[in-house]
Amino acid sequence: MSGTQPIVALESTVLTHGLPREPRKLSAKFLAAHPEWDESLGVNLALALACEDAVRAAGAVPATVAVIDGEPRAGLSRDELERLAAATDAPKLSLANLGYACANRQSGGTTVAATALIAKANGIRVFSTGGIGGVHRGWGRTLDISADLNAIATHPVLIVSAGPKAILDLSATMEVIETLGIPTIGMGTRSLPRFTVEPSPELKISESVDSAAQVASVANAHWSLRPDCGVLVFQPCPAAFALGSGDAEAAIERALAEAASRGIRGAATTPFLLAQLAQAFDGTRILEANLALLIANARLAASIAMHLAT
Ligand code: PSU
Ligand code: MN
Repeated sequence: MSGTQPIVALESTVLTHGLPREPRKLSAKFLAAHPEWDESLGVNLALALACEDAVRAAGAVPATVAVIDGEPRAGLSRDELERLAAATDAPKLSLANLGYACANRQSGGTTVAATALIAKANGIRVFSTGGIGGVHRGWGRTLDISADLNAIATHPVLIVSAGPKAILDLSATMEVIETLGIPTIGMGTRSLPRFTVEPSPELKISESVDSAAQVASVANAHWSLRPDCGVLVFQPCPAAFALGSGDAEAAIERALAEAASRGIRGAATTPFLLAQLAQAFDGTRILEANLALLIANARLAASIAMHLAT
């Protein structure tokens, strides 16, 4: 790994499917913690720019990953970011529909799975996202397991996230991650981070570190043994913005019931559940948790990329 450029790939389904396209008034608390935030822009575009800035501020090079007019890309111009953020019909691209999107000259956001593929193709080792996909609740009935997990096991990328999305069956997700042999490293925590929700008191991570340098040394050791398998770094949502377990769990139950009654299935499930959850909280609370963790993850990913490059 030595001598490589410190590049950080950034996932883009969060832009096309996870955040408002319009500007939103955010709290004084959020703005004080993120003085560079541009409130005049749509939230998804402002977030994309804030993550790119966080990577640059740490000395690394940001590369937002997406498909633009049928081309898989790592690194978008401001213009391309604006187009992607404004599109209302951009597909959510995972491994199964990437080829179709390219053949049909579509532009879309890439999931963790598709971002891992495009990062690998571009020689990028580190990427940052919000929450990874995993095993959905009710998997015994639906068999809905995100392509993210197998993609992480088969692409040599280190992914910084705030853990699996709290809407998932987290215990089953951690079992599959273990079955696939993917190392999980808690950043300053031994309790499992759950995306916008505070870490779980019940689910533990056995490997924990306190610095980006330690993450880089574990990743290098792992890749010398298993050069084709990814690494998961879980950093909790910043505590000032994370949702409490009780509040979140009640809202997740309601979101799952709504999804069942509307017959939501397949790739639409994750965006639907997250959108229902966002509505369940007073407008900006979960949104700010999501934004805060995305920016913090981009910053940590940049710092890890710097250590891997030296
Ligand atoms: N962030 C969001 N909404 C999303 C996702 C992220 O706010 O839908 C995406 C991520 O890109 C993740 C994917 O890789 O959800 C997992 O979806 P699925 O369970 O369909 O594989
Ligand atoms: Mn699925």
